[in-house]
Amino acid sequence: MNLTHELLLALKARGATEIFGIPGDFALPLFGAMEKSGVLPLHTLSHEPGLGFAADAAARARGGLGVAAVTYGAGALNMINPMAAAYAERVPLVLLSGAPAVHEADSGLLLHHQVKTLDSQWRLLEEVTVDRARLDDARTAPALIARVLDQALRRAGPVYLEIPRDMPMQACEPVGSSPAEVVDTERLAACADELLSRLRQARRPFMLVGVEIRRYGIEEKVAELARRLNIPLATTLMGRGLLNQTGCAALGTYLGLAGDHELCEQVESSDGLLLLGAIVSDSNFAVSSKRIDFRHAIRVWQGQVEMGHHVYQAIPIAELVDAMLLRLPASPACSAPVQQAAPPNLPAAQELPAPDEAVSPAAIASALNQMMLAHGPMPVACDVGDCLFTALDLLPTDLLAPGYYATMGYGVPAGLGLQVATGRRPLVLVGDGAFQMTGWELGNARSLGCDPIVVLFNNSSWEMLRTFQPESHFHDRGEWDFASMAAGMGGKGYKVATVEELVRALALAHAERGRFQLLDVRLPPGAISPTLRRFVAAVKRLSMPDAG
Ligand code: TPP
Repeated sequence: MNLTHELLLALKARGATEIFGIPGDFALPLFGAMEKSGVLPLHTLSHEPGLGFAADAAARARGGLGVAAVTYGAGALNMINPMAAAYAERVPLVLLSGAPAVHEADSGLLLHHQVKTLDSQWRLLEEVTVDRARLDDARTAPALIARVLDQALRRAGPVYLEIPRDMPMQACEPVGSSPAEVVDTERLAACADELLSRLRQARRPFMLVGVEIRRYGIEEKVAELARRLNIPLATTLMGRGLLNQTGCAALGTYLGLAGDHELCEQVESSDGLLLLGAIVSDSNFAVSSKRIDFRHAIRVWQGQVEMGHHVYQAIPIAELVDAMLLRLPASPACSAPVQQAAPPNLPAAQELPAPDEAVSPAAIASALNQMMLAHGPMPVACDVGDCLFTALDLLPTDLLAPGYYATMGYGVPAGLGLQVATGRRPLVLVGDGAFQMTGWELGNARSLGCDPIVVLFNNSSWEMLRTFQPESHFHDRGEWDFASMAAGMGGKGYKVATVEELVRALALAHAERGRFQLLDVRLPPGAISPTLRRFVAAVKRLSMPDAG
């Protein structure tokens, strides 16, 4: 078999179910070989950032690897931002890039797409990948492929494989697995014992979970752990939607001052705060009402555990959770699901404003909640902007969003990637500014077999930025008629200005399958969600405590 075929089999063995790609001449042999092999379907999109976000969402939504394939230089460098997002938010995204053949470097000519040197691309990608390899020798390729792909899963991060254009059809041996990493069982046992004893000693233990528990596929086990420990649990902003399918309802999402006050108090006053797989970032913790003293918290993150002044290195989170479960046998006394009650900070799902009122972000959340209550939850792919704060007011449902790295342009391609990888119809939430970046990928929905419902928060403005700095005028984006563009891209558009129009358009959009549905929701100037208002006020108060 050839190198491409073996590579695709290795990707498939690690959970990949498709490849998103845009070819170029350096990648044509790779794409030709991928198409011929038929191991994984190849889906083309329009712009590389869209590819990256679609492949990222595929990995986040179904587990296993997400895969994007591009050409050298112009293609691969367009992928830097999605790769950076995947690095920051711990997504096992594989980038396959074509490249010049080894002998082409000897021509004495600069090659097209070359930046500074032929390995500029390699060096740029080094910064945003957890491992990488150049497959320029078919004899060493199987071991390199195994190492790099396994690292993507073990370290939950993006990786890069560079494939010179004379390599894709070369004969190649099958790809095995890289040697398993050996966990020091004594260290693991000591760590699990110390962690449990700290939790037992705490008077107000609390568990805050983050994205790693999804990346490592341990949500069920963490739900069981919470039940056996019998301690309250919430998600971080980034972890919104976690544990949804486990029957273990979290108490909500910790948003500091921007969120539920009772939950904020519980988290911040805990003397045994277990941060399980949570990114300790400003989006998760910057708006705390009082500064959390992380020295007294227990942080399980990126393969290490920090407790007070102890640091246990090389402790994989999945093994740690297993070790804790082993020490906490289920007993009738503590096996009752402690988190069964309705979470206290659920939004008021049914409160819709009067039908003739102008739409607001809060009304969008209510209308979407009503729709999901009536027809069942839909997975949400969300962009950055007020749509993300509005998503926090939705009833518990799966949420994909770049909540920490906060890149715009994620929502629409992520919705496509989510539906391709899982078959589930998504709800996409996006602002007009972000839609202007990658919304055009919707034109590919039909060929991908996707029919997302897209709710476009059209305020003719970069409104979130305006909220931070209202005195500036550069936030204006002008009025774009997105609803009427939908038909030209193979979808159905709705122009929505009142609550009544919103409810009607959502009902029609939900009822129609087979093409994308775009609700162009016209928001009046200054109409922002209550959560964004609180978030901005809290950030301003904390960053400028002396200001007015
Ligand atoms: N460019 C990228 C790729 N990502 C970013 N986060 C930004 C710029 C900075 N930024 C953050 S929010 C925002 C900008 C430009 C405005 C978002 O506008 P829109 O999508 O219309 O949503 P709204 O704020 O109006 O809700």
